[in-house]
Amino acid sequence: MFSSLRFFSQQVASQRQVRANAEAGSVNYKDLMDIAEEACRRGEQVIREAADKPREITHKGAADLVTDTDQKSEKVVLGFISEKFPDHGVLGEEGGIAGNAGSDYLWICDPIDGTTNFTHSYPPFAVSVGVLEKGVPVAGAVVEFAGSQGNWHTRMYTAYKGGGTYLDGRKVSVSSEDSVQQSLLITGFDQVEHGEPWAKNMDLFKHFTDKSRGVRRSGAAAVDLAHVACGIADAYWEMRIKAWDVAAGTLLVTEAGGTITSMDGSEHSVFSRSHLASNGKLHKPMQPIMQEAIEELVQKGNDFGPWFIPDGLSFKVTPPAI
Ligand code: LIP
Repeated sequence: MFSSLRFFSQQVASQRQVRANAEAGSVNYKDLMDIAEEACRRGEQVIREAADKPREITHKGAADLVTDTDQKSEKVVLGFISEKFPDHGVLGEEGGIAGNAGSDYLWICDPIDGTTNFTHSYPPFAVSVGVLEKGVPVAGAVVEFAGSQGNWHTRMYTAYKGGGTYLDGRKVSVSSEDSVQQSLLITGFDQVEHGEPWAKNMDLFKHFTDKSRGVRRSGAAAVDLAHVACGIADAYWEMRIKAWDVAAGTLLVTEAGGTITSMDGSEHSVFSRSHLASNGKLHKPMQPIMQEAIEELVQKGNDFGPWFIPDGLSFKVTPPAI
C-alpha cells in the first residue's frame, strides 16, 4: 500500500519535472527515457489485455503478420508520446512517420517486436520505444514479455545517453567474454524475403554455431539487443531489419559498454541495413567474417545502403555502408 503510494507520487513528481523542463525549452535525456518507459508500459497494458485471447491476424505477406494488438499498441504508445511532445516526430512500424518530421527529435516505436512469437504466445516479444536526437539515439526503453498464457511477466530495459542501461531499475553491463568459442550468440532472419542475404545468414549461422557455444534465434530483435546489453548473450547480428526493431536496443547496448556497427564495420545508424552488436571484445574476431559476407552480397548486387528513411527528416543519417 505504502510502496504503491510512494511509486505514484514519484511518478507524479517525475511527470511534473518533465513538463517543467519542456516548458523551459530544455530536453533532458533522462526525462525522455522516463517517457519512453511510460509509453512502453502503456503498450504493455494493451498486450496484457489481449495476450490470453484469440488473435485477429492480418497477413501483410505469407509469413509477415500483423495483429489488431500491434495496431492498438502503436496507437496508445504514439498517442501518449505525441501528447507529451506535440512538436516532435514519431515513426511507428504500422503507421509510418507522423507529427513534426522536421523536428530534431524522432520517436521510433515497435508496438510488438516479435509479432510472430506473440501470435503463437511464444515469448519473447516486446514493446520498443527509442528516441533520436538529430539521428542519434539518446533514450529508449524495451519491455520484454516472458512467461506463458495466464502467467505473463515482464522485464523493463531502459537507457539514456551518458546515463547507462538499466534492467528493472538496476544498472547492467555487457559481458566480458572475449573468446568466440566460449560465447553465446544471437541472430535473426528476414521472415519475408528468403533471397541471397537470408541464405548468407544461414551460412553465418552454421559457421558460428560450429565456432561458439551456440547461436540463438529468439524472433524479437529489440530483446536480442537487450540481452547483449545485460550480458546474458555476448553478441547479436542481423540483416534487413528496420529502425523500429533497433532504435531502443542500439542505445541499450552502447550505454551498457557494448559496441554496435554495421556488419561491414562502418558507422552504425538505426537505419543501417545490417547490425552487429557485441560486448566490444567480440567485435574483433567476429566483424571481419561479417564484413566478408556483406561484401560478397554487395558484389552480387544486394543493396546494403541505409533504408526506409522517412521523408522530410531534418537530420542526415549515416551514409551508405559500402
Ligand atoms: C521481427 C524481428 C525479428 C526479425 C524478424 C522481424 P517484428 O520484428 O524483431 O528479430 O528476425 O524478421 O522483423 O516484425 O516482429 O516487429
